[in-house]
Amino acid sequence: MERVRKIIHFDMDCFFAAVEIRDNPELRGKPVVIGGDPKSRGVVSTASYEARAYGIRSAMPSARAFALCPHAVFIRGSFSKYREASRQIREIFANYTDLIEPVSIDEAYLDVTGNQDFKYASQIAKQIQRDIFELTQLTGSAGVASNKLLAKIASDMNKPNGLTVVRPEHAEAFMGPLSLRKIPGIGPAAEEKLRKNGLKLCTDVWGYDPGALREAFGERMATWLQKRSRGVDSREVQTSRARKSLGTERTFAKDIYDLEMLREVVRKLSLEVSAGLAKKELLGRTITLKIKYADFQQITRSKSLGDLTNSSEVVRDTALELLGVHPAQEKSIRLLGVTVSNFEEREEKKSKAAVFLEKQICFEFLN
Ligand code: TTP
Ligand code: MG
Repeated sequence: MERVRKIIHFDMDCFFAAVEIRDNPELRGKPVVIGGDPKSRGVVSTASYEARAYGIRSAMPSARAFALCPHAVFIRGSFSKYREASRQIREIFANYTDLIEPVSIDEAYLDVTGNQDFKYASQIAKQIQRDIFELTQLTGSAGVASNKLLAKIASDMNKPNGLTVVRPEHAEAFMGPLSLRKIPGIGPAAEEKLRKNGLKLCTDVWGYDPGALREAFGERMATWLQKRSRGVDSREVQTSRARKSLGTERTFAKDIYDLEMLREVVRKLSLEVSAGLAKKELLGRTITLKIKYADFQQITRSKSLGDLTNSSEVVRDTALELLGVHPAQEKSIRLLGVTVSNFEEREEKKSKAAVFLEKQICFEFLN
């Protein structure tokens, strides 16, 4: 029997705002908004819970936040402080496991299956919360479950300073009543399409005719929905050291011959991969295109670049170049995949990733 894994998803509570409030206690209890100047075209990075009560949310224009709550305290924020707190929490995670997958500046998955010091993963999560508070005076919330999907959803259920455990035998009961939108990967567009097909909650997928689901969403998405809606997720926690490549692929409902359609798929896949690289703070050198023909013959074409990249344009243009002018050799194609590999070394990574993240956040502030 496969060993049940113990996964913790940890996410800090209103992270940037919490750091600012910690360093300026006068802000405690007030609506605090971190982000761009409300008089500029800036956007909100995050907001304290008091500000969220007014409807203020991440990525909203700061001017709109100001209109919702003119007496909120607006702070531009100081990225170096957030970076330092992020480093501190990662150091604490490392005391409990080597298998850490940082997802963003304030969030990570931990696989603690191998930790022999604690009987239950929930004890580790609690101890991490205590350690973090002691070192940084900040709080975070944890989800404990047998896979990443359940742990991620659970960590968001009892914010702030929450701990939610989903036992393996309760996975379906946990997922059933949840909105499909709670499943990471389902954004506003997918939610809308699901809703049009009468699908709102996870249980709606369970009761949906599998053939009709495939018809409406394609085989890949249908299978994915069936699994996720029941809390099934076999993705492993991937440390950036362990990870050798990052890619995505698409099997088509109908084989495709048309070059422009194939190019469109390559563009989409490239965008997904580069978004994944950015999220995981990875930079790669080699782009690979995988082609599976209608007769199941499979080939890969690769190109290595002079520079490390996570740029969506570079990944896309390289993948399109690999697709070529007439890739099908007179044959239709049933699957395309785009993968980036040959990641930077760890030391090289630290500084570049920091620069990238800083740029990303500044971009968010400035836009
Ligand atoms: P989140 O964990 O999404 O948000 P949060 O920690 O502020 O709030 P929550 O308690 O709900 O987890 O993001 C972490 C930080 O990343 C957040 O404090 C600020 C930054 N961020 C942005 O700059 N822009 C964004 O659009 C989002 C979502 C986050
Ligand atoms: Mg957070």
